[in-house]
Amino acid sequence: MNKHIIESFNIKEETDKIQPIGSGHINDTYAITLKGHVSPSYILQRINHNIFPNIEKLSDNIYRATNHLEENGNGQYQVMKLVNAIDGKLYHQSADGYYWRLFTHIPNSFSFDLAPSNNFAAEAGKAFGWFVRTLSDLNEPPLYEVIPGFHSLGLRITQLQLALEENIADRAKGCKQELDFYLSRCSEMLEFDDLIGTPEIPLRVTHNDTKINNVLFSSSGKAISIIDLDTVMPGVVHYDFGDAIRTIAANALEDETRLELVGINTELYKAFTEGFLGEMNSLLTSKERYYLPKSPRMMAYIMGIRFLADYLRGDNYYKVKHSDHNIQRARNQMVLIMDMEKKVKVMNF
Ligand code: ADP
Ligand code: GN1
Ligand code: MG
Repeated sequence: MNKHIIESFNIKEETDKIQPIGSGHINDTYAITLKGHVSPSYILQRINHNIFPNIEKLSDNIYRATNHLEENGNGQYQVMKLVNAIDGKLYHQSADGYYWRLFTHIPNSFSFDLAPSNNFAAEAGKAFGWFVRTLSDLNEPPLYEVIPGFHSLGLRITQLQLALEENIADRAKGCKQELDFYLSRCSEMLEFDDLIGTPEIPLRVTHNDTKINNVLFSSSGKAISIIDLDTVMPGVVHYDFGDAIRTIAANALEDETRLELVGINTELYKAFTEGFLGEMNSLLTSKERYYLPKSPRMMAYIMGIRFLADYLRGDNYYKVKHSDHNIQRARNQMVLIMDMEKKVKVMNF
């Protein structure tokens, strides 16, 4: 990565430092500090265009969503902006074919991979609730479906079955228990898939990647911004609530291998729920509300089968640090699901 990439964007000052930042599994992210400044002014990202093939439409989604949040969000949270490239586009394609984009940096912000306290969970709940509520009246046309069927359980199960049949990395024999676990739960999980898009479980605009590290906090623990908008597109509120619980109410990281540490913290769960419902409650149908407490299990299940399918395919989707990383993530989500199965009553509301 060199400074020429940054010179392709509409910024006047000279770059001083380019530092890798974040723990995402898809894109490469850098904090950019300008000469004469002590803290970063921009965030540069190399977009994984194998996963996001239509960069034009992806960028248009982010542009529309951020404008709407800025104009209609009552200033409750800061909204990062895409910086135009010199040619006016919202991204720059470098000579080697990669796509890059530049965001304004939210100053004095911090991100976490686990919630440090109930207060952080409540703040994250409120911020993601604000996000879905504010985008609920985004103008037509609907946002572009960046990754078709992204959270479709039916599709994810089919992909797992295909990966198992093809067994291209010859790993199927090593994950029999994991396959049994996930495949034995598929019909129960699929019950909800059929309701998606009906009047009682309507499509809204959702974030679709509501991990805690996609919320920025101030030094005093206030949520100040929602970031990582690649997957903002039509979805149901359960995607955002459920996916958030996986990391925001979790006792351990998504790839923790000491499985005795993995589980749901019901206090963090309650705190997140209170924050989220405080923003969203008046908008929810009774059926949406009924299915919300079930959604964390469904989202952990979806993530688990995606990790397992990627393991079977030989790790061609998520970044991995070693060859067992994906199967470890899949096992971790299994333990999380089992813990939530035990805590169904406490999680209901
Ligand atoms: P990834 O898709 O790899 O998760 P993110 O967009 O979430 O990438 O960015 C990775 C990390 O970079 C975030 O967790 C956060 O720490 C930091 N970051 C991203 N965007 C901003 C921003 N606009 N302002 C401040 N920090 C940011
Ligand atoms: C990916 O790269 P990151 O961490 O923002 C993935 C999410 C998964 C997540 C699992 C486009 O997000 O769906 O939940 O990893 N994003 C995409 O940690 O597949
Ligand atoms: Mg992220």
